[in-house]
Amino acid sequence: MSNFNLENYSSGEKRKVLFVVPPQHIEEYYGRLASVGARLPWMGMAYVIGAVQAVGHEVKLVDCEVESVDFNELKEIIKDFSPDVICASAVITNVDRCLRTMQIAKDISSDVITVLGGPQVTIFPEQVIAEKSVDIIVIGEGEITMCEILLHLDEINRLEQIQGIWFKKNGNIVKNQGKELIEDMDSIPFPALGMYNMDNYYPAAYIWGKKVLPILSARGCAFECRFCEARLIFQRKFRFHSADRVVSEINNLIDVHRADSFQFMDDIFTLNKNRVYELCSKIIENGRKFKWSCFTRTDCIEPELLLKMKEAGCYLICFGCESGDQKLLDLLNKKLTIEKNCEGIKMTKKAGIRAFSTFMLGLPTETEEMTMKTIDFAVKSSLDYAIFPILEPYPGTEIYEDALKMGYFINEDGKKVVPNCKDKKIWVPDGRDRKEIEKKGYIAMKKFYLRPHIICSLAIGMLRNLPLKRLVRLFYGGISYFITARFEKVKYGTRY
Ligand code: B12
Ligand code: SF4
Repeated sequence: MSNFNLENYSSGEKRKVLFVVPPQHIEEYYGRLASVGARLPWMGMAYVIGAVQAVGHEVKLVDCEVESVDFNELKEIIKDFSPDVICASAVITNVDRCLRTMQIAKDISSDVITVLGGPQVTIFPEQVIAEKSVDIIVIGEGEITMCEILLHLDEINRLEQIQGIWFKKNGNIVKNQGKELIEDMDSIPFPALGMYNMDNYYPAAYIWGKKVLPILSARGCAFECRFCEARLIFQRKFRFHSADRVVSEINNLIDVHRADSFQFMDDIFTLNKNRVYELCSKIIENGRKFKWSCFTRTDCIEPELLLKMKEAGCYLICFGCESGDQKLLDLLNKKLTIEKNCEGIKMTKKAGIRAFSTFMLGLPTETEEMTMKTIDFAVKSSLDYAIFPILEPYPGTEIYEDALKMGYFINEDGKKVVPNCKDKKIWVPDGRDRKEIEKKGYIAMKKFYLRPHIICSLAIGMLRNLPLKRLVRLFYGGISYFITARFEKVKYGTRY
């Protein structure tokens, strides 16, 4: 494993680097729940920008998604800035738009170097590098690799020595060796959240705070759930920052952005319990008051740890209970039991922390009865929040292979199609009807949220902890969800 060493990449010509989040509308991935979903700064790109800036390059970032910039306006921005290098972070839902952005940049100047990184590139390097508009792809962690690319940009032969990239040389694709993960996580510069206009971003409905910022204290997950790609990006190694580094990042975000709440985006925050005890102690000693939430599993917590987390400001834990049927949990390779999920939720509530869980509907082999079991589990549990998206099997995951065998894909007109990465399509498990599953999703939301104690608890929590602007948006969003989801014709392609 390697470390980020500033001196190694600080020499050489300083470049103009443009980072782009391509145009996309939030409804495209949240569907009818768009107004209660999150709009977060891209953390992966923030880390890469942090590293590139630390080395002294000139960076501009345009987030077309939140600044409502369309492709024509983006073209003008690219012309004005005239970058040496243009970069984007690709996930499955925006890869086409990333490629369109790269093509626009190439049309303006064939000299510009186009670099793509991100989960979709790491999982599907062959497909992405094959695109004519892409010069270089970064596979895996990008901080060191991007700095090395900028250092050796003029010497094509030196590019061959950079681990973790594939690039084009005289029309041929050169596939370099993979890169080791960064060993000393604290050597990575702070993510450049200051590059984003933080007033334009907001978390999901259940997240409290007037100014909430995302933060990462660890990378990686040791589990192998069949629907998840986390391990394909950071392998199964769990690496974490020291408690001191996390606290200094928190202090910096409070001082610079006046943050009063944090959302730890780590895949499994409590995977290493000892480090969480230490981090919580440091947060308490530090004496700054703020709230925070995190993601973890019901089998990675214990009562004393939860009490310590509560004392350090944790108000919400997000779990992935996924299903109320044991056979389906086993099929997902969750390595969890229904009892463990029940126990974990109860333990969390007992410590005075709110509990949230995601549940997936329409899993391979799931019958209508199993779907109702999941809804019953959620309703009978003491969860404060739950969401019930319909499974979207992503290529690259094991569940995608299950989906091909145990169901079929259809397009927006309801016609069966052969799955590909580009067209909009949705998956339907054998023996089920998509409309019926979507209706169950609505029933689940109604049964879960339209209960007096949940409405009261949501209202009190939100009134006390959210700024007025978000409150108003959520109020209208919530009401319109229950009205439109009930009467609107089902739209293909929405998970909610
Ligand atoms: C937080 C999160 C979100 C948040 C915030 C997303 C955001 N704006 O950042 C929310 C909830 C909004 C979200 C939404 C979605 N997400 Co999401 N999300 C995550 C999560 C849990 C953490 C992401 C993160 O911050 N990682 C930490 C950073 C440091 O890692 P990173 O982003 O991979 O970046 C590193 C490298 O990839 C690389 N890199 C990244 N970008 C670039 C760019 C350049 C130029 C270079 C050189 C390198 C580089 O360097 C970075 C630093 O080392 C991941 C799971 C995971 N563990 O990665 C899923 C994940 C990224 N999401 C995923 C998906 C599918 C989605 C959705 C499509 C889900 C949906 N249908 O609604 C949407 C799509 C959003 C969109 N804009 O299109 C998938 C992506 C799979 C794929 N093949 O693309 C993941 C991997 C989860 C999974 N299912 O397994 N997501
Ligand atoms: S535990 Fe969470 S992050 Fe880890 S593989 Fe399963 S779903 Fe992904």
